Amino acid sequence: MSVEQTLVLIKPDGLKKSLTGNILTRLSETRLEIAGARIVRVTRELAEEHYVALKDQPFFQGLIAYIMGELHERRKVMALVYHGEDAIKKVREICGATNPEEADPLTIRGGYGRITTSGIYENAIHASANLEEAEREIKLWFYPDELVYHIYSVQETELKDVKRLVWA
Ligand code: IDP
Ligand code: MG
Repeated sequence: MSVEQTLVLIKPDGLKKSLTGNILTRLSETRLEIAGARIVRVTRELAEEHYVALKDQPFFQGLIAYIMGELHERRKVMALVYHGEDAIKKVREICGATNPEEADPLTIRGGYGRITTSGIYENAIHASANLEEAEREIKLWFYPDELVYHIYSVQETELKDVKRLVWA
């Protein structure tokens, strides 16, 4: 066992159904720590990059619409990084199987997921499946300074001509 980090997304259906508190409570059973958290408006670019491995699947466009919040009038997700021993497996176990009908009813997806008539699995939560995916996903959704613990190496760099919003 080693210290790992894993990316969790509370998907738009989870937010629309007001499940954030319930899902965070379930995840706290793992005794892992939250190393970072943000509410994110998901662009098409981010959605397609996140699910790039599924781009040839027939449900890909529906999946992109789902994670962008287009099916739930909730154009945001909650992104979290959980940190600790065996984090990836612990979180996946409590999430349950991808297909909510096959997921153990005591898991998050078993309890809160559903299959829509269009065939998309609305399963309330995403969790990284393995070490490689976790690293790729965490680096996609978070900058290092948004995490309180670093398990991947970081470097300092000076950015020139970077535009960002500041308080007016
Ligand atoms: P995972 O979320 O359990 O890792 P993936 O195979 O990576 O499962 O699929 C990503 C997401 O795409 C799933 O969580 C689910 O929302 C959706 N999905 C996966 N397979 C199907 C399918 O066969 N039909 C409809 N939606 C699917
Ligand atoms: Mg996956």
